[in-house]
Amino acid sequence: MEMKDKVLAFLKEQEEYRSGEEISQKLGVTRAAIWKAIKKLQADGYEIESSTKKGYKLLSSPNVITPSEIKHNLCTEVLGQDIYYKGEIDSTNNQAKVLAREGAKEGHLIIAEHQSQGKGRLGRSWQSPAGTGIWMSLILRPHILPKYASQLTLIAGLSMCEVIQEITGLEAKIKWPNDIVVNGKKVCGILTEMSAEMESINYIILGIGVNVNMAYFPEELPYASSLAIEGKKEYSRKAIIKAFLEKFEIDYKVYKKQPDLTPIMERYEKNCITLNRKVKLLVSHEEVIAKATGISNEGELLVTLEDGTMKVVSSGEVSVRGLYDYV
Ligand code: BT5
Repeated sequence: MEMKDKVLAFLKEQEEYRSGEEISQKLGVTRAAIWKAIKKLQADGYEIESSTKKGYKLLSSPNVITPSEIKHNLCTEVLGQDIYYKGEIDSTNNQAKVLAREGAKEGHLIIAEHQSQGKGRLGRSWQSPAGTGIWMSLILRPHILPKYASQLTLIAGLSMCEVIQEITGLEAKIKWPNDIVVNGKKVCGILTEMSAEMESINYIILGIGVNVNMAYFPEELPYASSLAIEGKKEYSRKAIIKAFLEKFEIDYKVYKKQPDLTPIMERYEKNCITLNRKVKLLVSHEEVIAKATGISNEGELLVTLEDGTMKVVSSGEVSVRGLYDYV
């Protein structure tokens, strides 16, 4: 931990002013070192009052999601214990792959304030403006068969959906498999990528984008929204990230012991907007209309076609009637 992070952690715990002398004794370094750390924190945007008489007091933290902000009082064992943070990055999923190949451990979190080439599925792009959203990727190394990896998208989606509900009070729902919507608009997308052998996984990159505080979206994204637009106020990105790591870790731990969705299925079904709705599937370039009737324990979507035949959909394009442009 850098000295400025130690000083910051100390100041966050204090309600009253603390003198340079007190802090230097507490942290076992010189007063000059404390003063330097305070200057650095102020340059990072922390508002720290310093008075020769009373000492130092932290008044406010900048709107950033730096490692020290995330790690402060984070209640996880593994997820987010190591964090790679950058102001700007091409894609946090790409950076996560580089780190995973270099041997980064399970739970390593990659966060950027802005992505210049944020990625969606199937080569699509993901708009990731600076400072307003959460653009993050988690490195996971579960001992499961590669064919189960997509289940993690569902578990993570459920965690994020519940966190959004708890923090904002908004009625967030999951659009199977990888979107979270509020009032019919997309506020979050998940991109899960993996490197695997036939029978084992080297690593999984769980990439999550959440539109938190954007005030508007460009015309080309009519079905995108942010939590701030829907909730009519701004939310703390840091609080959402921490709550997600804590919630997802609990479900992920259970899942790793037995890769099956049964333990979360009731919660998933309750929050899934796709179920019991008319859906349009793209099957070998052809549109098929069906009704979504369930989710299998493997995480596939179960649908009934118009002629009554059942079908299992494992991934791909599923439009839900009444959502986005499907009327
Ligand atoms: C997704 O793809 O929804 C997955 C998005 C994953 C983004 C995260 S951010 C951190 C990590 N690093 C990355 O590089 N990616 C992950 P998909 O279902 O294919 O949806 C993509 C489509 O959503 C685009 O074609 C746009 O139409 C729309 N879109 C783009 N940016 C958006 C945004 N910010 N909010 C809502 N919709 C958006």
